[in-house]
Amino acid sequence: MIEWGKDSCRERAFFCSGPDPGAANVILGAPMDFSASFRPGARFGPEALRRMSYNLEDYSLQLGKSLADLDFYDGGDLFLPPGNVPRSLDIIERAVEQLLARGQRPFILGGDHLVTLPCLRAFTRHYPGLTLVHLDAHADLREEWLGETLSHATVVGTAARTLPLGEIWQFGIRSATREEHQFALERTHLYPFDFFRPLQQVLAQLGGPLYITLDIDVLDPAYAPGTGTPEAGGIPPRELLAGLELLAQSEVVGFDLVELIPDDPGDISAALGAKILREALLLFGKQP
Ligand SMILES: [Mn+2]
Repeated sequence: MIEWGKDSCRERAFFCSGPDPGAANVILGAPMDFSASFRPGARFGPEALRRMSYNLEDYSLQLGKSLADLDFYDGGDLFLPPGNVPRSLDIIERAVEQLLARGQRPFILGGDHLVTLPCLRAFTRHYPGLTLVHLDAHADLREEWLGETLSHATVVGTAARTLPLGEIWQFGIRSATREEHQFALERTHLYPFDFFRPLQQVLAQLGGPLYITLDIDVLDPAYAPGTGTPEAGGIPPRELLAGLELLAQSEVVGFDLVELIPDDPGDISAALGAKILREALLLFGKQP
């Protein structure tokens, strides 16, 4: 007789996910890509991360830790009304709020980058003055994009202008308008082009608690071509993973991975994304 469970059948969940919705760490898919300015399809990101997770070991050779020892639950994807940005953002915010109120640590999967805004709305209520670490090819500091203030191109700017955020640290950025650059000089700590080396130099200044938002396009399109607005000249995966390992020395309370569009041949980007998510869970996962 088949014993149903994660050993006998593959549920539609990130692999090794435990069965308990009350777990200390919860993966939550926010499959919204209504604000994409170029290529859509990030709504299929979370599903692809789960599919490609079965290709991985639960053990991380780099970290010497196993997902089998982590208390986490994959809550699946939120139902979001297609095309309705405000309602979708509201649903995401309420879901994240609920997890935080229960003392659970959310790991949110986009979706386009706008999904980070409702996450930060909930997080800054629980952690006023929260430090934001923003890994991205793009500064995302615009005031509006084609007249829209709610866009993946405005997300960090809108968060900075409207939420009680603390310091904002931006790494790997290699695309911005003159206005965004000026805003960054006034409001954020902008470390363009690289991640690991500048992070090493400023790590001691990064006060927790800390929220990490990771746009997969911070990586070079050679490694992660499956994304909405690919930008040449990015960092390699090893640099990203080494930097995340450094960040684990601070108190990381939230993490999101956004802008993955699993439409590239061989699932190159989703395979890398799933590995990044495994390492993020192991590095930033809360102990019960
Ligand atoms: Mn980006």
